[in-house]
Amino acid sequence: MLRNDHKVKLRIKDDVENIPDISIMILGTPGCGKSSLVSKLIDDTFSGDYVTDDIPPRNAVIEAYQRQIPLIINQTYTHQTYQAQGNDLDYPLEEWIPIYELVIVAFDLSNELSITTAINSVSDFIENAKNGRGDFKKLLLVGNKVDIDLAPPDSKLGQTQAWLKDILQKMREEVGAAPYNMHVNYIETSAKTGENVNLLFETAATMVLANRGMLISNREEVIKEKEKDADVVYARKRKTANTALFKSAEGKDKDKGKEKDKSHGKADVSYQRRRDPKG
Ligand SMILES: Nc1nc2c(ncn2[C@@H]2O[C@H](COP(=O)(O)OP(=O)(O)OP(=O)(O)O)[C@@H](O)[C@H]2O)c(=O)[nH]1
Ligand SMILES: [Mg+2]
Repeated sequence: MLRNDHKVKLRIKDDVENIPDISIMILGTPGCGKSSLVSKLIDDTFSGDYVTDDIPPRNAVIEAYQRQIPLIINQTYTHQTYQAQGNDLDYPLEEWIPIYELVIVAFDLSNELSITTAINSVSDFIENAKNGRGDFKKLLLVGNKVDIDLAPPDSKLGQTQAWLKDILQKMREEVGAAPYNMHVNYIETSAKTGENVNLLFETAATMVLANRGMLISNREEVIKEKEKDADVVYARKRKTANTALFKSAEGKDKDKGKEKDKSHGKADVSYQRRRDPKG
């Protein structure tokens, strides 16, 4: 992820006068918090009520890089459509990526089916992208409801949360090492507390501006390096029975990952799919 941090100072290129609307899509299982994230961003409100709604696209303006960046935010739980057509819960990202400049795949961190549905579909997408299809730079993963404590590690949800963490790490390794230029971006959010909600949409805007070639850095070569990086933004540590689970990859867990690498040689690229956690 390209971030406007101390390492890379980004700005919009001087010759960019107008920034055309950025049209993005948020996909995710019903109830994962898509509408809540959008309301938090635009209206700064959060309602605990759950209304499955067919929301028309909403306009937002992100202030970044001393500019006003217009976003059009679409949302859908498209996999239900696929399910109704006799398919399983996955939604093929190949169908959505070409239509929008960025696709956010959201899931509910406190819901097994939501996590597995999203991650399975992203895993499929990575596999396909390896064969030259798709564009991973247009994909952003969002684990929402980070305000809810982690499940006990021995519970089904706890195991799914651990699986999520492992698979994100695998994706980072895979994408980082890949000859093609892909990103794995992951942000944890809470529409309830507002944590990382602005960051999510700023990141979305940044990714699109970068993909459009509208950004420049004080050191272009740093951007080039950054583009190869996979980056992960974890939320601050949660109160939990298992405090190790969502620790930053900068911490001890990173070393653990290295150990794994050594013992298994090259990172294993076939993602372990999980199906029907209740079964
Ligand atoms: N604790 C917590 N609850 C949340 C969060 N985000 C959403 N919720 C709740 O989860 C429920 C579903 O949220 P929505 O935003 O309606 O979910 P959605 O993805 O738009 O659902 P559909 O429109 O049915 O696809 C609501 O009761 C929200 O209040 C969050 O970050 N934390
Ligand atoms: Mg909704």
